[in-house]
Parts: sequence; C-alpha cells; structure tokens
Amino acid sequence: MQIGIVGLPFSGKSTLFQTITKTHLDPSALTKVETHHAIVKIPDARLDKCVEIFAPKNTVHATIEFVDVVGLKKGESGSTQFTTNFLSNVKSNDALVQVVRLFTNETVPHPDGSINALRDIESFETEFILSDLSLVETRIERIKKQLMKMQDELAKRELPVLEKCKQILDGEKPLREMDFSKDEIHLLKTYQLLSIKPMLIALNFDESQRGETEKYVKLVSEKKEGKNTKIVSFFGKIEMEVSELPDDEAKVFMEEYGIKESALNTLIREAYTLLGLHSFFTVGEDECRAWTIKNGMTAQEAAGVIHSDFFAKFIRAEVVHYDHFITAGGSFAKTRESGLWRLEGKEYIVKDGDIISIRHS
Ligand SMILES: Nc1nc2c(ncn2[C@@H]2O[C@H](COP(=O)(O)OP(=O)(O)O)[C@@H](O)[C@H]2O)c(=O)[nH]1
Ligand SMILES: [Mg+2]
Repeated sequence: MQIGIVGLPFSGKSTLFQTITKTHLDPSALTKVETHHAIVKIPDARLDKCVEIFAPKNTVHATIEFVDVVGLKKGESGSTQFTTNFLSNVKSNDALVQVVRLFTNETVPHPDGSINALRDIESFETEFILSDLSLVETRIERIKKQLMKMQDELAKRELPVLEKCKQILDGEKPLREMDFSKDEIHLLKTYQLLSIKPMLIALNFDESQRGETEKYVKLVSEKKEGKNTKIVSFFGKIEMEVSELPDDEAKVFMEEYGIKESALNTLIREAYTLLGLHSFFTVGEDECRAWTIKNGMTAQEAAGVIHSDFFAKFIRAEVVHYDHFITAGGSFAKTRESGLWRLEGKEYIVKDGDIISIRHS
C-alpha cells in the first residue's frame, strides 16, 4: 500500500514525512523538486505482544510506503494549474494525505499570503476534479467514435461508468464521495483518477495553537468530511522533534504537550479505516507476522495473501482471536480447552486480530 503526502508548498509535507518515516532529509533535498519514498513498519501492540510470547527468530510487521510528493513548484499557488509531473506522481498512490497549513510562521510565508484552510483544500479539490474531468471527457469522446465504427464490449461497458463520473465531476464533486459497484471500480482502475482516491486531510498546527485545534477541526470537518474523506490534525514541528527522541522520553513529551497519539499512528489508523483494511497474524517460534487484508476477505483469500499456492491448496484455517489468545494466557492449548480455538472453512470471514494457521494440501 502506498500513501502519498500532498499539499501546497510550505504546508509541512516534508516535516510530516520525516516524522512518520523517522528519516532525515538533507536540507538541500528539501528545496529540490524531488519525490521521497520510505517504507514504514506499521506499529502494532498486538504483534509486539506475540513477539514477547514466542520470541520468534523473525518478526515481520505490515508495512506502508509513504511518498513525499513534490512537484508543485516553490511559490506556486494552489489556484494555478498543477504540473503534469505532480499529477503523475499522485496517480500511483492508494490514498492521499493532504497537509493543510494552519500554523503561522513569518519566516516561511504561505504561498497565497495568508492562512485559510478551506481555500487551500478547495483549490486542491478543484485541480483534481478538473484533471479527472478532462481525462473522462477525452475517453468518452474516443469511445463514442470507436463504437460508431465497431461494437466493442469493453468500451460499451465503460461508457455508462464514465458518463456517471462526468456527471459527478460536472457537479464539482470529487469521485470518492460517490458509490461505485465493484465492477465499476474495476473498470475505472486503469484511468488512475485522482479525485476517487481516499483522502485524509491533515491539519498542521503550531504548538502555540494547542487550545484552538478542536475549533478548526470542527469547522473543516463540517464542510469537508464525507465519504472517503477524513479530517485529522497534528503538530508538525513539535512532532518531528518528538520522533527523534527515545520512546520513553517521547511518551513523557507527548503527555506534556497533550498529544494523545503520534501522527504516524493517527495516519495509519485512519488510512486503514478509509481503505477498508485490517490485520491478521501468523505466529510461532519461527516467525510472528502481521498481514494486511481488505475487510470482508475470506479465510481462503487470506491464505492466498500469505502464499499464492495456499489459495488453491486451502483445506481449513485454524483460528483464534488475539484477545482470546491473550485471555488464555498466550497458550494455544488453553484456547483449545475453552473452545476459543476453531477450525474454519474457506468461506470464513477473517476478523481484525485473528491469529490464523492455514492447513493446506
Ligand atoms: N512554526 C511551525 N513551522 C512549521 C510547522 N510545520 C512545518 N513548519 C516549517 O515550515 C517550513 C516548511 O515545511 P516543509 O515540511 O518543508 O513543507 P513542505 O514544503 O510542505 O514540504 C519548514 O521551515 C518547517 O520547519 C509547524 O507546525 N509550526
Ligand atoms: Mg517538502
């Protein structure tokens, strides 16, 4: 999974990127128009606990790739057209985090001269909608011409979906707010539309604004939160400093500043929810591992995520929920005795926190 961090220049994208990926970008790299990638292990206290119990040779966290999407030129305002380079860098992401600046900092002026979160969010939205609209219109025209010449089944199926998109975009709405069927989503995949991507709007506050964040979050949420759009907040500068501290010191610091959850944990939790993802575990003395799957996946599909062969060769899944495993003192034998350990068939819907072992032929 790949999450792109986007936003206007000087909104705090690179600050956020460095905070969550615990990387240091060279100051000279920050000013260059360059895209940075980093893979982040998803923190999971349940996996940590399993590791404590099994002391495995190997521990594998689920991961997310974060991308600091640069490509808007310095000083370029949100009201001007985005560069094609920027748009193409956005396309490859599964979800986007849009960093919106609320901090004031005289030394780095906002490109539009003032702080206005709704204006910034809307200018981004408009650009994404216009870019999608132009793509959709071009495609519709091409398909219509093609259908005049010859019948093409795929084109015939695509046309109504594209027209549905056009209607939404003409109404100045992002595509992510609409309902699409599985088939429609599948047909639209190849277009790599922008406004269809789930979006986390991350309001970046200065620590001096600690008392005011809720007011702004509420204001922006009322106007902008919706299906596949979620508003979160963070304190860019201070959280970057905290991320450089050892864990115990970071904890004290965060408490002092009233930061309930690190930016990384907030982003991951919300991104999982937006993307409809959750985790299951495989555990043992060799390896403890967290796996990411879509909500609603069956035991057989989950087996296929572990190993493609396991899908076809699936017989049964041994399942116990993490909570039950812990209640039973971290002992499989005890979960068996108390009937919490189960054998499930291929149609079983895997739940967040299930510990699974696949029986295969
Ligand atoms: N005062 C203050 N400055 C910040 C905050 N977040 C970022 N900055 C500063 O704003 C400038 C731009 O941040 P950067 O992350 O490079 O923005 P980008 O252009 O969006 O990648 C840097 O000088 C940061 O130190 C914040 O929360 N408070
Ligand atoms: Mg940057």
